[in-house]
Amino acid sequence: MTTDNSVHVSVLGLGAMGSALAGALLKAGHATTCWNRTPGKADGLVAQGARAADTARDAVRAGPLVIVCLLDHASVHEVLDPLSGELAGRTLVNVTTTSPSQSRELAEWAARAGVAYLDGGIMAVPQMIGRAGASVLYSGSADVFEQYRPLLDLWGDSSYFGEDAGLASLYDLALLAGMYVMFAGFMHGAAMVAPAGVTAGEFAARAAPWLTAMTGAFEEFAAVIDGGDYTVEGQQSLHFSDLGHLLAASSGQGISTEVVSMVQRLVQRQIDAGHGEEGFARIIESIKQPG
Ligand code: FVH
Repeated sequence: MTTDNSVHVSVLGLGAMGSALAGALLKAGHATTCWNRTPGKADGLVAQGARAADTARDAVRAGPLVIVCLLDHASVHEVLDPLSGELAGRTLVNVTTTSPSQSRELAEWAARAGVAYLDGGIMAVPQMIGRAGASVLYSGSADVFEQYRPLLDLWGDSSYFGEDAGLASLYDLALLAGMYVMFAGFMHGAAMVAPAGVTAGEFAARAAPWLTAMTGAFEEFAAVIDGGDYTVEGQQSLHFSDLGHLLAASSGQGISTEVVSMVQRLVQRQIDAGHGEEGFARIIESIKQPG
């Protein structure tokens, strides 16, 4: 296991996130070589002690560990494909957001090239890197995760999900799905009260503690889902969860009903299938089986 700061790290991609990752490495004393397609983005990091490489090839040659944080899967291949020879025998940690199948594809590409591969999904914005609340999900080579864990922990809390390189991405995108739908729910509520003269800020002050309290239901839903019995007593039934009144109130405010309609459709499909007396967690069956 790496326990000192002697690892020489190469960082490819100095967008907002790549710069934050490189900055955390430099702050911890790691010798860091940086490269970015558009010159000039390394200047701030060079002032902190980084070396700027003129080419991605030079950056890869600088050390044993290569971190890639580019825009997307296509840009990763564009940069790495010509460098498979240089990467052979080195370790590649890719924290670019990719789909599970793209992560698996890159892991296979790396295996063919003789590169040890770890895939990462960053659950943080750049300002959070190295601070409490940041977490990074990993899958792929367990050896790489174990060897470099102290270094990876510099960015945030590190979790490892297994040798299947697509798993970190799967968790990453599943968590983002939950976030986006929650954000859409907040926007819907803010749009609903706006015609009544309520500012988004006033609504946010109410919504944040309410939604935070509601996350307590996750564990209860999970216990029902994992138990496989949606008839558990004490739950709010799907009949009671009919969102018709929310739709009517939204229409009454003159706003779109799309966000609430989406949830209502999931509820209604289970009611139509005869499960109206069962608990709200049952809507996961609507999601698992596309209508
Ligand atoms: N920023 C965030 O909040 C999120 C948090 C969760 C994870 N994401 C993912 O991290 C990847 C990088 O995100 P970013 O915020 O650094 O993105 P940008 O600031 O837009 O920088 C993009 C870098 O990618 C380079 N690049 C793009 N296309 C190419 C290419 N064909 N060849 C070489 N480099 C390329 C770009 O270079 P340049 O435009 O400066 O020349 C930037 O360095 C991303 O997957 C997020 O989903 C961040």
